[in-house]
Amino acid sequence: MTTLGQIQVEIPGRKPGDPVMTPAEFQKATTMYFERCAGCHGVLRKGATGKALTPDLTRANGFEYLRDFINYGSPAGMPNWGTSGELTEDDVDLMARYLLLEPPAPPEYGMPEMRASWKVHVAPEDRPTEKMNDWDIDNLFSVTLRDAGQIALIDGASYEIKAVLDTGYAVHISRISASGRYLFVIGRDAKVNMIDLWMESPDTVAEIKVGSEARSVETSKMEGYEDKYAIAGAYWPPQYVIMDGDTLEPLKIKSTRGMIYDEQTYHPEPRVAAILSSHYRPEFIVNIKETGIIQLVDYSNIDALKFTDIEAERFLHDGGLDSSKRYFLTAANARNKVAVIDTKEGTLEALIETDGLTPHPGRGANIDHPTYGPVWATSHLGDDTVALIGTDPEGNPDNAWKMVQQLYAMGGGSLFVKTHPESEHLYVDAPLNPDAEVSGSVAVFKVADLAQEEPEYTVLPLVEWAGIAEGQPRVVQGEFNKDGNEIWFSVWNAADLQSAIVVVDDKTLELKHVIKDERLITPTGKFNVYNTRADVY
Ligand code: DHE
Repeated sequence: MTTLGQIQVEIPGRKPGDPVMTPAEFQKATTMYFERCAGCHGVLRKGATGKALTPDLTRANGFEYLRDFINYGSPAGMPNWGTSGELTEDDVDLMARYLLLEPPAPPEYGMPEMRASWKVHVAPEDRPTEKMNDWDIDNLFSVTLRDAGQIALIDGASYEIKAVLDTGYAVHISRISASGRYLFVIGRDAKVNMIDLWMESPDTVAEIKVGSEARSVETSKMEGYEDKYAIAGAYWPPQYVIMDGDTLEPLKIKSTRGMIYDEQTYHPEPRVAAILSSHYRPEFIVNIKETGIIQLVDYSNIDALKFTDIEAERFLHDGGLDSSKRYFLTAANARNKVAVIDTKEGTLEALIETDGLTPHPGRGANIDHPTYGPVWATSHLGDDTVALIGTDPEGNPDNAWKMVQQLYAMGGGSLFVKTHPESEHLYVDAPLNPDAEVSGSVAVFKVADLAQEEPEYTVLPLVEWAGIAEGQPRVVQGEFNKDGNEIWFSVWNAADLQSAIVVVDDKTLELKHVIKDERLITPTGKFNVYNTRADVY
């Protein structure tokens, strides 16, 4: 036996020709793989954002190829684990040998395990019946403090850190209940915290672990179902769970294992990527990455859930709604497509080619384009372009579901784009760019300039503005305040170095404020309560 993250797994039997590895080395390599590699390559190494690494493939390439690949990385997105100093020479050597072996399958995680992890710290009847603090919770930001396993709650007007709360490790996203009262966060370790923003000192009122690795959480938003259910999607085991919206009591677990939509071959690890709540129907929209299926989960009768499997494309990742909130646009990044779901009709509206590029929208950005009308924007992995897609089939039918324009930003390595209905700008980050000047800046396009064929952009040197000289901090994920007149960016540095949040005045594009505090360890995602709840982006 060895451990995978926190869990015990069987060491698979050795076969003739297997590299020699002690149980201690196998354990170390398994943990290292789980923490650094599984997110892209999959626990069973079947591949998704990263390549498949099953032994039939790794053995064909051989030890030296693997060692060099891990060491130097590749321009297509593989990090240079060795030369960046993140892994030692011995670690790289160990990982290359490990990849030649069969991957260990971690254990399942079902209702007994979930219930054992489930804790209600404050029962619903013991919670306040009205807001007990003077916080402006609509303009509060929930900020992931990635490596600290915490979130910071920061006031959008005064920039004061109102609270730092312990959560799961490396919270991936924050979501807000339809009423705006409860904040849900999910750690990479699949721990969900439910935080009551009405308490005198907002804190976790319930928690649960829904698997061993996860990325998504959401709450029911349909009229009549506000705050009724929460849902969390797991990477491992491949499943999602619907929970009570007041207590996180796990109610129904649904496995996502099944057939890949086009090949009709079985996939043992179809992970749950983005989940979104429909405003039109009592449905969760669940991206099932490896099978290419977007599952609509009708929760109107929890004891007779209804599922609609929409065949979209592989590998489904992140996405968001258009400005009317009717259409969900989501990246199918292995096939360079954006799939569009009509959340009112519950159907696939379109599949859009992104010119051979790998879309990575976050939730995307909705712009009223001077030439093409309403469009939604996404940047791409490993490329400097931003695609603008028409989203208005009624008012602008000629442009609907077409890539109407391509913008060229600072360079490859963008992860997120952002705007706001009140803003006249589109912001594009580039945190994965190897050049420190680029990864430390953000590009800003003026919406009015998009009428030009090749619009220029302004570069804001945010790391310089933050006054951080040590390390190579990366600027990541813009998020607007409620009024849409300020945008916040994380200046994300190594855990032992200073990080910051830089606030930019959206009208003047000048520095408004820098939030620095010793508690701000590795800030990444930021979620404004109002904008997240109302899907404003
Ligand atoms: Fe993310 C969103 C998965 C790496 C920060 N990321 C998402 C979503 C998924 C996902 C499925 C959409 C959730 C939803 O909307 O329900 N992310 C993954 C990965 O599998 C991947 C590629 C590799 C991994 O090992 O996790 C990955 N993500 C990262 C990072 O390295 C980032 C920059 C820092 C971190 O915390 O790990 C990161 N991901 C984010 C953020 C969002 C996100 C900030 C939400 C963006 C938004 O504005 O909605």
